Amino acid sequence: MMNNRVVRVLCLLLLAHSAFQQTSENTSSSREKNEKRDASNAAIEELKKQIEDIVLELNLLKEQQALQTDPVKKTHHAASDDCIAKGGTLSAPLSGEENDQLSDYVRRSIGPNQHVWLGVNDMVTEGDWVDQSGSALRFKNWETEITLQPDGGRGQDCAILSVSANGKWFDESCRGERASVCEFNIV
Ligand SMILES: [Ca+2]
Repeated sequence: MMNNRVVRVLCLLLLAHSAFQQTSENTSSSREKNEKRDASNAAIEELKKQIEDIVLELNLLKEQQALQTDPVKKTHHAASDDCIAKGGTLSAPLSGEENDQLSDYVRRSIGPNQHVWLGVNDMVTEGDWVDQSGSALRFKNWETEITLQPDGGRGQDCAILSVSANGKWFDESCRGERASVCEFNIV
């Protein structure tokens, strides 16, 4: 998909380049020169549009490579180990924007009624929610309008993101089995 786009842009670039050369080398009437300049400008505009499209596609590819869904349901511990084995970590959004992106990504990759494990837990000290490195969370997105999460106390020390609840978080038993998303640093 990307390769075809790149080839098309290269062709347009060559066209624009030769149109420029013809414009500057041609000694014919000024009207013909103007026409050629117009054609050349149109080619450049087209080129700009193609480049913008490529940037959009590239960003989408980056997102797809940075997040990888595992639809197989497993315990929090198993999901975390599997991410680490692949060189990543269980996903843990650091902002509302990242949370929306993750929720969107899960909806598109495995469906609208899914829940995924987050790399977020309070196993060590009840109520102190930390990421997989043990650092305090900078961002939380608990569901608090209907059920006042986290509400599971000592029995629920792992967090899930619920796509059907618009990306809100719930605490769950770590022994439950859920799908998961690994996060990779690729930039
Ligand atoms: Ca807890």
